[in-house]
Amino acid sequence: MSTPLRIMAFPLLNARYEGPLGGLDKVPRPFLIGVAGGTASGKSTVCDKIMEQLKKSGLEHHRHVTIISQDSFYRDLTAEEHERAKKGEHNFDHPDSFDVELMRRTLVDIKAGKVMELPMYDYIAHKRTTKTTVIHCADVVLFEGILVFYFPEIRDLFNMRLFVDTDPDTRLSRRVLRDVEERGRSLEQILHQYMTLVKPAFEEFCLPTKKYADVIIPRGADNIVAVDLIVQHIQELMRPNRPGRRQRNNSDSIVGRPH
Ligand code: UZR
Ligand code: MG
Repeated sequence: MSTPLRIMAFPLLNARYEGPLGGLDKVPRPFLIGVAGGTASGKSTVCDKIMEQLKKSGLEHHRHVTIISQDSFYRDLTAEEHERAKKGEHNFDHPDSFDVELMRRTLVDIKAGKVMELPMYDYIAHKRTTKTTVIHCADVVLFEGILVFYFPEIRDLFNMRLFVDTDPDTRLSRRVLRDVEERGRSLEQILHQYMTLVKPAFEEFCLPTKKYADVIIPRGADNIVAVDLIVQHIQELMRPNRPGRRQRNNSDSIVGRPH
């Protein structure tokens, strides 16, 4: 398949700067946060709120925050799969729908400080668009999607893992409204797809990954306390002179956690 990602430049790869500990230090790689949860659980809204608050509170140490969606890594569909997708019969909630190796390589490159351009996904056409998000020099990268904790090689790359735990009735109501308004679907198609594909895949593949989360966020983005605590924790981890913070080197992540 044609690769959807372009590496634009490598200005940061071996760049050095006067680090916060006084000496020459490696440019920090981004702090990578995985955000999983069922469909319409509020993953994107939680990411938006974390980003907003990190930017707001980062006045002294301006935080550059980027959000990436796992949807950018859906495999290209064959003509036959595309026909099925139009009828709501393609299983987009199954792990096989994703290009896992591409996802892994991209995240590894982002962690290494490479500048990446990622395509946005079009849910009506079921394919990646020409609109892109550029990721460069980020302090924090949030990677959100239904199955971001499913694949061990992806799961192990995160410095922090969040699971947005919103009850299924709420998620289905939101999903219906969103798919009618934003994704041009009929009610019959949405409910049929939900009952035959989305719900069974959630129970089989997404829900069991909750155990990998460091923090489970009940009620999603409505949970202001949880979002505040998470933001405070990230700020604390990223504080330059935090006691016990290790000097970064090639094998370290930005905090002391070993992945
Ligand atoms: P979130 N999805 C589509 O509806 N169309 C596509 O082309 C690709 C994905 C849906 C997918 C999944 N399922 O449930 C949902 N279907 O997007 C994940 N059917 O996105 O986490 O924002 O709900
Ligand atoms: Mg989404």
